[in-house]
Amino acid sequence: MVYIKRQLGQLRQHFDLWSIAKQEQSPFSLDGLSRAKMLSELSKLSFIIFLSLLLIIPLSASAQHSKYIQAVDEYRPAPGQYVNDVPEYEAGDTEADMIRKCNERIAGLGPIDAHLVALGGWGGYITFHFDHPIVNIPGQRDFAVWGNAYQEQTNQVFGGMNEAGIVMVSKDTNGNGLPDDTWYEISGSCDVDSIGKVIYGYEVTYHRNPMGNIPWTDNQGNSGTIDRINAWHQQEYYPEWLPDGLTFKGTRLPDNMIDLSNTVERTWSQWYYVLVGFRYGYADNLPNFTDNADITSYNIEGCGIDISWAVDEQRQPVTLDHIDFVRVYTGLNQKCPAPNWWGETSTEIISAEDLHLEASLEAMGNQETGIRREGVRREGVKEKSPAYDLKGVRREGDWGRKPSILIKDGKKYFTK
Ligand SMILES: [Ca+2]
Ligand SMILES: [Ca+2]
Ligand SMILES: [Ca+2]
Repeated sequence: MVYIKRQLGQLRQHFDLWSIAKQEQSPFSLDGLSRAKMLSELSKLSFIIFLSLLLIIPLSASAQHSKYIQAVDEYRPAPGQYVNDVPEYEAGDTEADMIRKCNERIAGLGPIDAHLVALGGWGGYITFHFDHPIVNIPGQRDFAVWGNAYQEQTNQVFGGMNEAGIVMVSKDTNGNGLPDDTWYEISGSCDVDSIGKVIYGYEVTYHRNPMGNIPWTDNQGNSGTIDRINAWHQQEYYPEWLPDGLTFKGTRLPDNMIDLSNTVERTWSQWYYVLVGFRYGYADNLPNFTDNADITSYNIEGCGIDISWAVDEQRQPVTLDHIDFVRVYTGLNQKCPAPNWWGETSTEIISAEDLHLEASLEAMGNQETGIRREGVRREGVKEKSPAYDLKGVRREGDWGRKPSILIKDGKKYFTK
């Protein structure tokens, strides 16, 4: 770079000489020697700039992009025990404030550093984008959504705390930077493993009931409630910033809760309910790591999504070369019958990741999304407090390994 600067300096001197010559006489009066020297310096400089660009461009393209979520576009959770809490609603917050709070928890962060965002009961969703389109590489999983699912401790079933969220993808076809284009659902393993048990075209409407159980009705003639679990969560469970009568539409996955209470010592646990995992194709369904003791063992197989699994409203496969937006919504409508235990099943996400950043950038010609960036404010993010287990062992970044009681800021809380 120093050499380029020096060359530029010399070239500027030659141009200065030339312009003085132009002013004093005619442009053609620059003597042949000066002109030849200047042209030689010019070609030397062009060659050096060309070489430098060759070296710099491939490095800077991926360095300027992140494989993690750039920003959240929509956050509309259904009612639930973690709603208004992760992230926290404060009086007067608008939807834009809640989106900003989601960004503070997950934008630009991997699963170790980010914080959970809760989607509440069935249908509640979040929409987000990356700083580049994610390309669909044939035969490969293209992105992963990380959550806090884990394997239950007695290993009696596959999974154990599997609150599957359905994943949707979309292209910014109209190029306006907004997620207002056609959405396609990712067809996960239930579509082949649970034929006849998945409800497509499902709808649920929730109504406010301040500080009480939240009533819902669905389009199948059923009704029920999202129940308060005051022992764990004392705040209002209906998303305070959203209107009454929220209606969500989509696919309902088959209930996956099993009562294993009779298989464990009552001294160890009064109840033992587990949520059995589905094989693939969902968020918050399988653990982020294949080996709990190894935080580099990312579970690509279990949490990765292949864009080629996308289907249209008729459940017919669609061909997408890339996607610009991802949406995740809670896919299960069930609650634990034991009082004050798990409560409703709700998807949580902690991060999402382009599994092949370099390939996405290369395939898209290093193209950035045209998607607006406002709402991404990393500065001013509160330092997170560390969490400790009851033995005093620090557990920050340890979400989703085991259900446990943790202590944070001097308060006990329960992870599920
Ligand atoms: Ca793919
Ligand atoms: Ca759009
Ligand atoms: Ca979860």
